[in-house]
Amino acid sequence: MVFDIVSDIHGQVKKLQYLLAKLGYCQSDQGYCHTEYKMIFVGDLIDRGDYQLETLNLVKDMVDNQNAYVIMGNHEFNAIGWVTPDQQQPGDFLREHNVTHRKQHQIFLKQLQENSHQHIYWINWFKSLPLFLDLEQIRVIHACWDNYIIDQIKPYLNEKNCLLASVFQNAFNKQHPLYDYCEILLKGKEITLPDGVYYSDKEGTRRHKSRIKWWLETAQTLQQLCLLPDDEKIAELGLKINFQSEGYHDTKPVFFGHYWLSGKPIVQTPKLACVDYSAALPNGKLVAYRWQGESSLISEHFIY
Ligand SMILES: [Mn+2]
Repeated sequence: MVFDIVSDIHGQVKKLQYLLAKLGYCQSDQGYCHTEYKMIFVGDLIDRGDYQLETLNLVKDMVDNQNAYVIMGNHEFNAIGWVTPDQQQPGDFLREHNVTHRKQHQIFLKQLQENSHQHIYWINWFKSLPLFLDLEQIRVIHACWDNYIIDQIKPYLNEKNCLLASVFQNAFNKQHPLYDYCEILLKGKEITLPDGVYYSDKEGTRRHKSRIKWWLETAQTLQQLCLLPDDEKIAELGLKINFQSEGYHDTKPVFFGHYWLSGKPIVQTPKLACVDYSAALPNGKLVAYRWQGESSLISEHFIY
């Protein structure tokens, strides 16, 4: 089996249709299909873009006709939390309905008509998405593969690696270990920045924690380790640190998305490739990695 792997479409259905055509997929009465390849969608189909419902329909058609796999991203996870009542705080929801959260989710809520049948239908579909794929030769996860966390989260998953319906309350409870497992797998690893160091994220929220490049094995400065917006110039990022990690060296390569990378797509290591190049931004491109059976990934296999 060979695959085209794409992530973080965020409602950009036109970029997706363009990429599918470029990859040689044809439209049929069963949705897009290819004679050799299947698609893998690495989550974050929704939020931000103008064609979220169209994106969902296109992807689900492909999945239903065995022409694609799809996994959960943090935006689908959050969408579930938005509609799910909090059993411990009657009247509240697992994901707080505050201004920041509503802003992140508002285009989705408007397009799907909040609380409509259609909205609930797609939320139920999101609940059926696996957290990761562990196929014969490759692995796929939205943000971060960590063997220890994958082992820890298994008791909360069904045989298809979907979160059990009964565990969503705990998945949104910061006191419960499942919360941290979901954070790491779907949102990646973070560090707390030194006192007084902060930056503003895409929504303008002040952040004192930073996502890190979990795929690195060493880093000598915060600048090297942290993933911050391109225009952030923070003097303290030159601070010396001593980051060490054992890295990922299993036989199966891992594909992930989530990180809003820019520039020419390259693999992070021969075993790790991020396929998110900020398609949600006006000038961002939607990228596919065309995997042809190789156990060592190469940057030449990106198509965009
Ligand atoms: Mn994401």
